[in-house]
Amino acid sequence: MTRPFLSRSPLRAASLRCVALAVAAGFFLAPLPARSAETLQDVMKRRELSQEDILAAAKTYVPTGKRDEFIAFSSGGQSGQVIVYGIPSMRILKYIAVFTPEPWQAYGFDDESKAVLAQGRINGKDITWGDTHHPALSETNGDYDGQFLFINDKSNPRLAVIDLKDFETKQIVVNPIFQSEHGGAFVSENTEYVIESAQYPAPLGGGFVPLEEFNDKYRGGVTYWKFNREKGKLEQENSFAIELPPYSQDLSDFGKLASSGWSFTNSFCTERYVGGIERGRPPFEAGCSAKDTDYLHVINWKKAEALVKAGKAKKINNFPVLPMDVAAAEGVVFLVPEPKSPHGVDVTPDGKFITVSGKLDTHVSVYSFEKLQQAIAAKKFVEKDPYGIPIIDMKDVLHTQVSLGLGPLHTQYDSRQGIAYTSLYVDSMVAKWDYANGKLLDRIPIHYNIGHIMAMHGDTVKPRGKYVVALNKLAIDRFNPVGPLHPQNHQLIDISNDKMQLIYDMPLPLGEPHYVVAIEASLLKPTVRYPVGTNSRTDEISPYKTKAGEEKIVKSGNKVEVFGTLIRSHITPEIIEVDEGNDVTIHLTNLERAEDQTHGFTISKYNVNGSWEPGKTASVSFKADKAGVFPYYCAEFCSALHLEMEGYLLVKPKGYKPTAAAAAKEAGTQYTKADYEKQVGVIKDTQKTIEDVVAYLKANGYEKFPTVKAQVEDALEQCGRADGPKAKSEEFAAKQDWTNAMLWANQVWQFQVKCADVGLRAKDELNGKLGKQPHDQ
Ligand code: CUK
Ligand code: CUA
Repeated sequence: MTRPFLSRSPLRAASLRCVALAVAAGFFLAPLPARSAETLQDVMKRRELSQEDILAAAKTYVPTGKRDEFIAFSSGGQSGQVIVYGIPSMRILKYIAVFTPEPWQAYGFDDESKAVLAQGRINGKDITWGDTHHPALSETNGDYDGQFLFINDKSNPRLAVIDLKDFETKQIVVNPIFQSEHGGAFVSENTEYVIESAQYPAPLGGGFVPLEEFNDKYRGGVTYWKFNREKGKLEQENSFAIELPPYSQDLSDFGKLASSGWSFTNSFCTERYVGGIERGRPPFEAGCSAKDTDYLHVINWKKAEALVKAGKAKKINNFPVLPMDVAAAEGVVFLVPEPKSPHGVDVTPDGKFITVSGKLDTHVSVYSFEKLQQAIAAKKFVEKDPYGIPIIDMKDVLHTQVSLGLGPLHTQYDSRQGIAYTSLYVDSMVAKWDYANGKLLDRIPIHYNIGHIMAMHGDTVKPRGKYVVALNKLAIDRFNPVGPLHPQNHQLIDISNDKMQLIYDMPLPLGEPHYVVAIEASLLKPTVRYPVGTNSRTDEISPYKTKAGEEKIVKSGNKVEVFGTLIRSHITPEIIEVDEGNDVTIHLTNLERAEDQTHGFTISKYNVNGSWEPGKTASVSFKADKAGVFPYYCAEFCSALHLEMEGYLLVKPKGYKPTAAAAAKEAGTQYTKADYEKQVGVIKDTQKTIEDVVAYLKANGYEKFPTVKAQVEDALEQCGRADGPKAKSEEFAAKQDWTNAMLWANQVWQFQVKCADVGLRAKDELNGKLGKQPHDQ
């Protein structure tokens, strides 16, 4: 009979015992210290705060325990992640791993998430980063619905899908025809399609073509990725692209309401200039900004979709691409001049206007969708571009142009009709203006060189107003210095009054976020646990799901497969013995039902690491190529006995034979009858304190509060787990095997401690709900 593996020092066990008992008995529940006697004036003076500072603080401060009104999803720039934060507090809540391995979420560490990253491989190469630019929330009837988030990778033309049920990345798709991209992700009103437009022209589908053939063989384009909402997946087989001239197609936006069925994509370098400083040619930047205007591409995507369905597309890399000449002849694509080197293209909430900013022009141009339709219907075109695409005269379709300042980039909309906010990169300002009547209303300096700007639901049919966030390219002197690489800076601006007020600076240390979207927090309904055994990357029940008592180690040939479980505070199995050279896969299931009870699993020196949220099943695989003794443990401080959530991987060297003498030895301390009886006494005392807590909970009607009730159920479940060890302990005591009797008795007490721990947490929460102090008796 093997002994349970426990080797804690009696001293440490004794002190732990004291702490847990003291907590259980309420010894640490001293009353809170008296409130500070300082007044607001005192604090203002001491911290040198102005009246305006105090006002700003009051506008952003979210009191302890309270939550934010909006949740922002920011591109993490070069980190290949998404940053989630609350508005107005600007507190960071999560990093979502998307294109880049991330250890805490085990992204790129467990087999399930490795499979997601593998979808993003290009030409057989792992791409372990992403230049994330534009997050986009799924929409229903033109407003965010809180279900999905999309984000693009500019460098390696890819899109990712994040499910907001659990904030995990579920899918990565690689653009089958582009070599780079920028104008993604933008979604249609009901998330039928997600746009990804090419950036730098290249031969569609890849392959080498000399630059001399740029005009004829290099192409741009826009891809419309079909989204299947039920499956939560982008479907390549139902997606298509439109071939476009070798202009650098840039940002895009879908039409909505009045402009439903259309999309808009701007472009730069319509000069089709090819640089080459080393070949003695003037650089790209000179040749790409030589003309006064570039082209806004006006696209009837509904018609394009119908033509593709009717078989008018050609296949490139087996992907349907609507040829440029077909698109031009069938009235799918039109061009309208726009001030040179434009940046953002943003459709107004009613869908009636399209605003375009020219980086090198002080104006924002407002195009009328109605006028566009009239010109198209009347076939009023000034000429065709070199590829036969009709060009509409800018004068015919312009609603107004407003001079806002230097370097206008991106525009977002207010809840108030006709009000827009535009970022001014060169001026380092935000402009508030009236796009209907063409008037500048207010400007506010920001710090420094703003790129994107974002208002609450500011690109939907129903903007919510209240705040805009400025995404600044440079922080310079805004924060404590941290070396030559500075953090990025998101500045929060209050827009609820006529005058804008800057109220918060938020450093972001992860990469250069290009864009951010914010949704009303109440529209998000993420889950707190998975159905037991879920592969969170596919949302299916994993074939490796393991229930309590069904843990096993299966060896077959050179393969070792472990089916294990995690629960406070043990990993089952606790000893894994393999032979040097074995291929090992460890499938673990977190059996917890309690909120926030995540467990980790890591094997020292084997680069094995994972994270298991309640209910999740995930697997780690490695080759046991080094013989030795390798501790494994839970890397998440999950409970009082977290450090004891441990085990051993024993990798036996080739040809190892155990000796009979070694096999007969017993590890660890041996215990006496007195030790056993002392432990039984501790169990009795602890039981008493548990009963007191339970009585308190019952007397105060805990069942009326679902979250408290869930905690109490979890606590009682922990207590219930003591039954098995108790029976074993008594069996061994009857046989006078005091070591085993004492160890099983101690296990009974471990479950009591967990029970008391959760019970006290439930009591604190209950007191909070009843308006008492957390530790009130
Ligand atoms: S782009 Cu970066 S500031 Cu990629 Cu949307 Cu304008
Ligand atoms: Cu589980 Cu620490």
